[in-house]
Amino acid sequence: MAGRSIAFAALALTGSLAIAAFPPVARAAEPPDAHVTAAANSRPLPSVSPTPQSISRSGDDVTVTGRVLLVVDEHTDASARDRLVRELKKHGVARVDNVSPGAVPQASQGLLTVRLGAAERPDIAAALGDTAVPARAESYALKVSARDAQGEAHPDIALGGTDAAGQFYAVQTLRQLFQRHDDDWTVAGAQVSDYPSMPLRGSIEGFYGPQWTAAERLDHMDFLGEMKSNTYVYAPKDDPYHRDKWREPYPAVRLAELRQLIDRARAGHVRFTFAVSPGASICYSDPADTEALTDKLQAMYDAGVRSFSIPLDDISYTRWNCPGDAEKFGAPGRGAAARAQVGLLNAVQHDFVAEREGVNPLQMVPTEYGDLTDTAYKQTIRATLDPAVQVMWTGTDVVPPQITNAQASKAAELFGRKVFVWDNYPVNDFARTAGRLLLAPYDKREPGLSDHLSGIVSNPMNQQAASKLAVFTMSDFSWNDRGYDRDRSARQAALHLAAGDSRTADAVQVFVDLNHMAPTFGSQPWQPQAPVFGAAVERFWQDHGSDAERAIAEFRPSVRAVAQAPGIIREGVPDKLFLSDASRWLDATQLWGQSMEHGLNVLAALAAHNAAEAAQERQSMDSLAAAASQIMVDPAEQGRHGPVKIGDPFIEDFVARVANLHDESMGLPPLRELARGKQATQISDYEWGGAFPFGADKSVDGDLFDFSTTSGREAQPWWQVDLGASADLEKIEIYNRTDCCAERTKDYYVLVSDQPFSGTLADQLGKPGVWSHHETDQAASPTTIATTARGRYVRVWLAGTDPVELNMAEVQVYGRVQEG
Ligand code: LTM
Repeated sequence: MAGRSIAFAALALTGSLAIAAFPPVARAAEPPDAHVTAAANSRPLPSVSPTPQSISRSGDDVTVTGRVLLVVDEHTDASARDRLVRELKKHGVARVDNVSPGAVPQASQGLLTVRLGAAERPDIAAALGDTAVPARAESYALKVSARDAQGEAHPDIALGGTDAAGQFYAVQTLRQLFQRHDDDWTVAGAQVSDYPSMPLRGSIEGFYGPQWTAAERLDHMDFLGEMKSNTYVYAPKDDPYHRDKWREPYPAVRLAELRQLIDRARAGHVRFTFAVSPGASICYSDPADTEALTDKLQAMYDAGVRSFSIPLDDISYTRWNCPGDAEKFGAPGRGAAARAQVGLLNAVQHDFVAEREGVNPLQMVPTEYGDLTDTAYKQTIRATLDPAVQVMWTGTDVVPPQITNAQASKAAELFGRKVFVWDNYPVNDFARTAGRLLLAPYDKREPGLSDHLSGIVSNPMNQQAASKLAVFTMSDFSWNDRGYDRDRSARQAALHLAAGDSRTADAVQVFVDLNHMAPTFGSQPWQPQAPVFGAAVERFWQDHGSDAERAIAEFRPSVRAVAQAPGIIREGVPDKLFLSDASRWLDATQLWGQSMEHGLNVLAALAAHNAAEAAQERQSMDSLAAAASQIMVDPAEQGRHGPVKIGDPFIEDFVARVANLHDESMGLPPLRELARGKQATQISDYEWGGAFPFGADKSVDGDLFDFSTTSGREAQPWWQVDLGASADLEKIEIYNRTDCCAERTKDYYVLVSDQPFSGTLADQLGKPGVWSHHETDQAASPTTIATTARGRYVRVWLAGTDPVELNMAEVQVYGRVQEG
């Protein structure tokens, strides 16, 4: 039967039907083909990502011959063809002969024939046979046949797309079907019918902080193409020409860079979407500003851009930028803001987008992008914004803990159209992500979202290459949300990074687990930290009490895997950009892993009553842990200061617990953090909207993301904690606030006393019974101050003689108190 277009309507109707019709690859074993052996047919097919809608065995694998006939015509997509040739050459083909469909030589028998082009091209349709071609945009069908209709050996691969992107995606699937057998390459005998569940898939470079470099962006375009993702939105908050200087044209050098990027995106069937964000200064009522905006878009149109976005996020709608707006739209407010924005957006859609050949519908980000409340703003958008304009939405709470079908359908109702999700994952520009890489696979997005959304794009990290692990899995979900399997996708992402090497992929997965936590804006993360390693640590401590030796032996391989993962990754991952992005986290992982190995040695020595060995191992554990905790984020790579975080709190807690057991063995009371929850006071409180939300207690509540602040009206302000009883102190750690980078505690004294403080700072310095230490700066957070003081009151006192605020995220005081 000839290949034909089949409406996939029935298959797309319901999730259960689609899943029943398209079993997962690993379990899929189609009935044996009449001409092939049972053994060949029962071999599982390689995993393909994104997960195809339908993949099954067509028959025997096909051996790649040294010479291949490539059947192409004028409708064959050039990028797809170039990529195909590259893949063939990478997999054992020395010579590729291009022939047109009508000119395939009779003598081609025995040579592998590969057909690439439109699915309805007669030779492709015939070769596809009964492999369905989904009647949807960007879809394709692929069939690998070892034999012809007469059962004669004639290896043939047909790749047919419903459009150019479909052809390109067929090649992306084919490249994952190559397998090595001894010295030969084969292509797995598969047939695939595939299409994207969501029309828009990819990334939005929409974060604050250091932008990606030109090289990183080019790398990302190639990556999105490989992931069958068709969208990259260029919207970096820190590009001045995107936001603050939106009226100004890009300087020639930047424009040249963008042109290169636009071309690279096109080659990968990625729509480079140019975003310009005028909301912070635009005068909606001024025609000159509308003209400035369209001029900016026109320059990018001339450079080859065919997709545009106007983000209006993170701006105020309680004030206008010019008096003319108040006259035209009335007093500032939600409804008035929406009326002004709709006027601008509709004008751009009608007068710019619709007037130009081949331009995709305008995209916008509403000012209310992260909630599901009906307001005058949303009412105006849904009633008056041109239905062609695509509206983005982040999910609830901006960094959503989950996105359900019910939420997505509500968002569609509120905005009067299916929304396009700007998913703030794995972005790491907000306070709770300080020090983190976010590497966990995509999760907690409900299957079936493709019924309610026009698409999903990831807002990635400041680190492009490290973002690819998460974006890989997000692309998998947006291609086939109902077929998405988190664990399978995570493995595939690791293998992709490891260029197929499974030992390296194992090490990548260890590293991912230690960087698994995904924070929200609130205190509850939406993805847990170290689900695998954390559970192993907990199991270890449970077992350690009853049988230390066995517990150590069982836990040691997990710890060794942590210590060794960085070396294996550095050796096995070919992506240099990833190695550079992850470098500090890899260093920290190695040091923490080694510290834990010595920690296990401490415990083993204690179990064997070998005090000398325990002391030596303890020293190694402590010095490696100290080195690990001093590895800081590079502010040029990620906007926030602070130590890099790895497997927290499991690793530090393990080291601290081993240290306490060792101290105990020497008769020392355990080292404890003594300030948490104790009575804290400060010279004055900062007022905020009639309240005092930055009280002294915020620095002893264990939350690094709130902080205490004094009023700012005094010179030499102070903060103090009463530990409740005198203790032998060993160290005091002072954490900066993380919501902004400039506010750090500088030029201050830390004082410890057994008696309450009285008088001025000068009165305390040198006073008997008062221990003091002077810090001039605080580049690191925390600043760790070693002390041997004994005392009950700890005070931080600014030395500056001008009125100034004192604000700190947390003060931790460590000391030893005899228990019981
Ligand atoms: O999410 C949106 C629409 N805007 C900003 C992003 O630019 C930023 O990267 C994320 C995460 O901090 N939050 C936002 O609100």
